[in-house]
Amino acid sequence: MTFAQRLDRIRGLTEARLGSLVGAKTERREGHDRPPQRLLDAVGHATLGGGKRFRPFLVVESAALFGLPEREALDTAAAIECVHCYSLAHDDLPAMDNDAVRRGLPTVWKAFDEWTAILAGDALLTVAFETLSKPEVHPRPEVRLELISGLARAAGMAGMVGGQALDLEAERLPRTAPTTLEEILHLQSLKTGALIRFACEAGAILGQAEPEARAALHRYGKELGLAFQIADDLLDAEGDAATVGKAVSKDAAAGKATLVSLMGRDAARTELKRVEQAAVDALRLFGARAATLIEAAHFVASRNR
Ligand code: GRG
Repeated sequence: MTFAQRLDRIRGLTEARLGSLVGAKTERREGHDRPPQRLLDAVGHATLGGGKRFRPFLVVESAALFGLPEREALDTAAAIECVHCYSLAHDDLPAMDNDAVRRGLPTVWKAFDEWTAILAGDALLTVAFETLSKPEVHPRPEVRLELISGLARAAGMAGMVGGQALDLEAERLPRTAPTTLEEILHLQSLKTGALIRFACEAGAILGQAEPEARAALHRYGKELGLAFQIADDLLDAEGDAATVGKAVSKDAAAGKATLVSLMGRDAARTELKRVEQAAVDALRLFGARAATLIEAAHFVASRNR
């Protein structure tokens, strides 16, 4: 199977698992157990029918390093994707990034309204933790607990929410805006990096890996998250909205300091190459077993959407 086929296979498996988790198959939910239809529709819009499912891919492939079959990693993969989809639905709101298009479709608040988009995000965040608490995720409660606390840290104030807060403060309270490379790297390692890092570590948690292997996946996830962000900044600077599936040139229009605005495009591309190689190097411990994750680093560095 080629890398693209593998990515597509896990995308399809994730999509199916998300469908059952977020209650899109409403025929199974009757009477008082059935959530309000409008909320279900908005959650479905936020979650299904789009997205690369890259974080689920990282969970499944990092778990595979420890011999876990993909079906045993899919609930964890889908839970992390629920958190990602919630973050996008909230980030697109008028009070945050105010976007109308996501994944080539109207954003949740555009397709429904603001309060429904807020509640759909809240619902997805809750579904993620409900999912990780279930015995199907892993038979050992301590493994489930580690996944729950790890995801909470990655998504929370010292992770994604914290990064989003720093980003919005920078935009709305310009005196606090990050200006140095170090400050921007810190913001992005929280906002985008924390969840990508955790997706890589989740495979090691599920696989009950030794500390050395876990640390290697942490390093890989860190470099991969940074590569993802540099590629995203380059796409914003150079990409075309139809291919990227969302508005572009937003950073420059907002006068936002990014790695690209600070370093320039050429230096950012050189840095992307360096970080891509650092991600690959972090996997040395796993030898040939890490071939797919190595390809994932190349995929991130060369993505066009
Ligand atoms: C609202 C708490 C809160 C957080 C929002 C992740 C995030 C934080 C906002 C998204 C803003 C953004 C465009 C960040 C750049 C990197 C990024 C996360 C892009 C979107 O992820 P992809 O490319 O999207 O994996 P798909 O659609 O493929 O799932």
